[in-house]
Amino acid sequence: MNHLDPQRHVRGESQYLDDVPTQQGTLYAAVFESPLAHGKLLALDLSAALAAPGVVRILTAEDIPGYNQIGGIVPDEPLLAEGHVHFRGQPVALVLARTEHQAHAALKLIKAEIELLPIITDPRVAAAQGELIVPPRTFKIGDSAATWASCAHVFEGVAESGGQEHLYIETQGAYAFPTEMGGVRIISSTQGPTAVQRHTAHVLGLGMHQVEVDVTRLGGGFGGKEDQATPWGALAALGAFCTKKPVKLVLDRMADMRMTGKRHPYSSDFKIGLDENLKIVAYEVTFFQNAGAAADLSPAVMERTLFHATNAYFVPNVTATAFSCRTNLPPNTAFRGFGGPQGMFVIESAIAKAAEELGVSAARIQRQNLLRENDLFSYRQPAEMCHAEQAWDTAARLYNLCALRKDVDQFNLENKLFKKGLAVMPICFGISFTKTPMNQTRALVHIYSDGSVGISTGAVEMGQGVNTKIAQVAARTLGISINRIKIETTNTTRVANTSPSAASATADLNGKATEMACAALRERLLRHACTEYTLNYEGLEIRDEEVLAAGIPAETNWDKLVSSAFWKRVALTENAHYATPDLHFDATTNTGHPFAYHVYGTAFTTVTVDCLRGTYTVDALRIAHDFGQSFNHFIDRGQIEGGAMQGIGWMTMEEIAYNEEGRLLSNSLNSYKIPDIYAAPKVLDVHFLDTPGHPKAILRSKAVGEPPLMYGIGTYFALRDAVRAFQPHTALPFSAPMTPEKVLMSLYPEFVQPRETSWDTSR
Ligand code: LUZ
Ligand code: MOS
Repeated sequence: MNHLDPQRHVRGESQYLDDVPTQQGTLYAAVFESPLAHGKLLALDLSAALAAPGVVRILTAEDIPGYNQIGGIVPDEPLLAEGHVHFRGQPVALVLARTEHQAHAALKLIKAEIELLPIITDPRVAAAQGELIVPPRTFKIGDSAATWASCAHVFEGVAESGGQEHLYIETQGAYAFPTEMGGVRIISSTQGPTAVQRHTAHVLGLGMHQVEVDVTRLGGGFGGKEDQATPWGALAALGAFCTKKPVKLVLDRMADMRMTGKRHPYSSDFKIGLDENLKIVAYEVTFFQNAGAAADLSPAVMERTLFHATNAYFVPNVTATAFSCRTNLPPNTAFRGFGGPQGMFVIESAIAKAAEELGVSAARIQRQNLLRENDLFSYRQPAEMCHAEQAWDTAARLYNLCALRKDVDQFNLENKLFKKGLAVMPICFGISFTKTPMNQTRALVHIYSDGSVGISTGAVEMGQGVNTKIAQVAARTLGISINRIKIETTNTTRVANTSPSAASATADLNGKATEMACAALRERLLRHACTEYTLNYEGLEIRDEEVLAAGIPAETNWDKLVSSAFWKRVALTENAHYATPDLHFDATTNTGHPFAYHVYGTAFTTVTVDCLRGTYTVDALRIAHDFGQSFNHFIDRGQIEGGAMQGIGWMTMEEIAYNEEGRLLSNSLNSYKIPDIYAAPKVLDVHFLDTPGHPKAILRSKAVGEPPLMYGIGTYFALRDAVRAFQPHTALPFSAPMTPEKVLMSLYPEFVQPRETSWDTSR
């Protein structure tokens, strides 16, 4: 079974937001954004812009009929600035014009008078000033403070990881239409149709039933459209509501990069204690998350950092504290991994530091401390059906870890100006929304009287292949060919109150609901068949389009069965509700059972550094991954390859730069580099581990969206390994991304000016 979409994609037939035929009378919207990162909004002069050709209207906060608020977790984010501006790129006004060009031209005529206020871009500075989004959180197990004295080895350090631009190929946008009785219909490029619906209803002062949101597919989301598709949907809807005309709002690439939040940069302090056998006894970590100017999803991202602070290791004494720090940058948001990678980078740094100081290989410490069955995480959930050691050991055998290490060391003995490096990256990622109530969804399945099947769920297709997986689940459950099944658009009127397609959980949640609905229909059809043919329905199976099992006349195929059921007035529609069972979490004690299960795997990364230039190649990425019982190897392998590449980009070349005025310097693809085919590992092996999967995973096929991103973290440590082979005495801060510039400076520390050794990428 292949992915259903690519054929249409390569022919250009797939419909994205911008392919929706334009309705007559459509107005085009452009957003006037704050030119300063922090200030008091004294006056806004719209007169020249209003007089510009084609301009129909300009909307500001005053035009909002409901609540000027789009904050999800914390109500701290106006849709349009009111009184103050808190980051460069913050929407202040919406220009509506007859053409896109006219709308953009008018932006330049708007004058904002802003009294500049102090700008903070550094999370530690924000924390020192008490600028926190929410109170800090601490996950604690055992008593780390009491163990330091008895540890054989204790190491402390600082680790910094940078932000990451989502760079979905399709930029943010929405197209809104006024509907009768004063409602709106929004076509939105969102991972969270319900979020767009809820906030738009709030902004317009309507009930949610007056706002319909429809999504066909996205050209990528990666978390960037989990929360941050909302402002554009709500703004387009505000335009449509106020003018009674269709309004289209699509951000161009540079506006998208300027105005939207990214992966959170983190600056962290760690302290790790080991015994003589290299067992990790204690780990303390403090995370300073750069949240940007509003909460957005930052508190949830911060929480997931705490959940994954010990990655795939068992540590009996853990104290992990996180601060979500308010800075004058665009609010940072969900990005594949959702804070998990940031947490894992720090413990991997702590282990690397210990290994380097002790003169042992990091792999020895890592292997020694992998999770085993029933080990407790700091939040007290046990590791059940744990495959951490199996993943490591299988990879070590399959790819011959000892030989890989020997080859690298031998190469480094024989070569002066090229050095190789090797790193092992085990991963462990919890599957479920950490906010338990979000783990629910519904599927609406219609069998039409001709035997064709239409399925609506809360799942948004964004290239990850969820529609294919849901169609496979339905085909299997109903026992029919996938060609009879259509996955409908994701629509808030058909399936309500959905969670965003996020947290790697979309196929599990929506697949389970689909399976339930299809199983109910199948049962009903079987009962009908048995009444028709006076059979005993126990033990019968509908198999593909073949005749129903033994005893049912050969001419009775699926079409006839459905048709006869219809004429006998049997219900051919089913709506199923699925809520992941047995989840609970107490956010006051930070304990419970928040995850349905965990996903495990191990990756080996080898790199070669050109020690004259500081450039490097990733020679090989070899992965053993716990897919459970994968029922679509193409999609699942694609997720691993894409995720790992995205992780490599985050760790090596993707460098977000803001200046001290909070202006984005890496504001286009000229100055922000993402991995291309040349940056891909020359060898990329993915081994499907033989694991039973998990009953809470769809058809026992485990979630695969986010976990592979974390394999990219190994690239950072492999580069570090290579640099140290050339320059054993370099003082190497733990600072990602490891750009060629940083590699070069590490190779030749004697040429580096003191100020250049501060590699603070956390801003
Ligand atoms: N979104 C969210 C997520 O709202 N909660 C989560 O736990 C989560 N995890 C990963 C990615 N997105
Ligand atoms: Mo996500 S980071 O699962 O939207």
